[in-house]
Order: sequence, then structure tokens, then C-alpha cells
Amino acid sequence: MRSLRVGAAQLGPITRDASRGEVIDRLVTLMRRGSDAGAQLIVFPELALTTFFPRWYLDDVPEELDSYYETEMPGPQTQRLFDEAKSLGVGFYLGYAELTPEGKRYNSSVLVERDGSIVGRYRKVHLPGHEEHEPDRPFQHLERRYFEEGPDGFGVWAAFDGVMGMALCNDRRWPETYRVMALQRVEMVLIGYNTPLHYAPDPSQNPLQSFHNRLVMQAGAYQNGTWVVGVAKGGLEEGVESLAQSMIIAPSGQIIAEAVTTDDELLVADCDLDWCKHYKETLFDFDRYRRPEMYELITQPKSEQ
Ligand code: CDT
Repeated sequence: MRSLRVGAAQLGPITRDASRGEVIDRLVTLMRRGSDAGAQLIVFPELALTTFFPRWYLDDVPEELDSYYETEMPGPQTQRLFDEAKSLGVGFYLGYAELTPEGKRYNSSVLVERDGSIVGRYRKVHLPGHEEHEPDRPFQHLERRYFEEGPDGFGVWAAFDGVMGMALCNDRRWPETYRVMALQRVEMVLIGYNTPLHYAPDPSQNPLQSFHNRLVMQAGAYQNGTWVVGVAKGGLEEGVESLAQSMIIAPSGQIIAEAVTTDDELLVADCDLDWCKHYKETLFDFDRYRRPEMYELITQPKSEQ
């Protein structure tokens, strides 16, 4: 048995005017609570340092837009999270907006070990929403304006005595996300998300948000024999209601912990990484049963399909 005690640190709303310091105070509080509960890894949401700014068209206020990005990780403000992690001996996953020295913007996450060292970085592959201002929507979803598509794909990292993977929000809806990591023997996939309950292109999906959230993450876990930790920033943020329902899912596909609020909340669960073997070495024994020669279409460039 390789047991990893994980804390899923759900966040409630972050207001538009919240300072980094205020938000980091909340993250540190959750990290300390996790440490008190014996957690070795704390998982925070996507864009966990700021309000979900892609809901606004911000061309008129470029300085506000820039203020939402981190130019360093750790930077002067986020260093506190790394110091706290090191002194508590607790690792963490954190979603944030990244602005690189070359001026590229990504929706990113970082995985930090219990000694405060960076294990890996991930840049969101599947960017949802739209590029241009669509004033008829009740709110914008301008991820495709404010970020570039992550160019690095889905890596995995040897950390926390297991094989860890990262994804962000919309990635969780795509089976390829989990499968590409499972082909690298992933044992735990960490996924932060911000999911507005209202989906403007097709509001018939609104009442299904909660169902779809469970559906995709439970299927991803089971079909790939991996733990999945999905962590929301939920609740009513600047007039937009977002799904909470953070959860920790076993390789069996069973939910073993689920949030009951739409606010800051910590779920703690013991995750036996050896549980993955039950699935990876039987029903989903990839070497024995997969038929990649039958799946060629999946890897063809879009224009050739
Ligand atoms: N952050 C993020 O990726 N949210 C999307 C919202 C739906 S697309 C407008 C999601 O897949 O949950």
C-alpha cells in the first residue's frame, strides 16, 4: 500500500478587487488545515490567485488585465506559499495565469513538493470559450483571447512517491487528457476548475453541469485506473454562479470525498496509489488489450480527418 493523504482545497468566490495578499491568506489557511489533518499534498483550483477574469472584456483596461498574471513562480507574493509548504512539509498544486518573459500568456499550474521545490509545470491544452467580445452574452468566457494553447501536452512527474499528472478545467471533459497521461503510467491526475453554471452557446446544458462534472472525472479515473482530484473555485463570483462539487475519485471510479459547500472547504482522503494496479493490470491492461492500430484516426491532424 502506498498511501497519499490528499487535501482538495476548494475555494469560494474571489472578488475583482481582492488583493493577492488576501487570496494567499485564504490559501495558507487551507494549507495549514490540511497539514493539521495530516495531508501531504494540497490541491487548489484553476486561476486560484484571482477572480475568474476571462468573464470580462478588458481591452479598455489593459493594466487590469496584466495585473491578473504572474510573471514569476514563485514571485514576490507567492513565495509565501512555497515557504509555508516547506515549513509544514506539505506539497501543493496551484492554478494561475502565467505571463512569460517572452510575453506569452498561459493558463497554467505548478506542482510543488513537500520541500518547496517545483516538480513540474503544466499549460492548459484545451482552451474553451471565444476570442472576440460577444456583448450579447450575460458574461464573457474569453480564455481564447487571454491565453495561448499550451504547447507542451500532458506530462507526468515522479513525485509524492507516485506518478502525478496535471490538467486544468476544460481538459477534464476530454478522454485524451487522461489517456495520454495513463500511457505514461499516471496514478493521480490533479485538476483545478472554474465552471460557470450558465453555458451561453447551449443553455440546455446548464442543469447538467453537476452530472457532466461527475461523469467525465469518474470515467477518466476508471477507464485509466487512476486517482482524480478535481477542485473547484465555486459559488457566486461577481454575479456569476460557478459549480463547486470538488471531489476525490478512486481508480474504481467511485467518489470517495465530495464538497458539500460552495465556499472555501477542505476535503481530505487517503489515496492508496497501489489501488491503480487493480485496474492497470486487469481490465485496463494497456499492453495486453489496447488496439492502437484501430485508433489511428484519433491522432490525425484535424485537417486530415
Ligand atoms: N475554465 C474552464 O475551462 N471552464 C469551462 C467552461 C465551459 S466552456 C465556456 C469548463 O469546461 O468547465
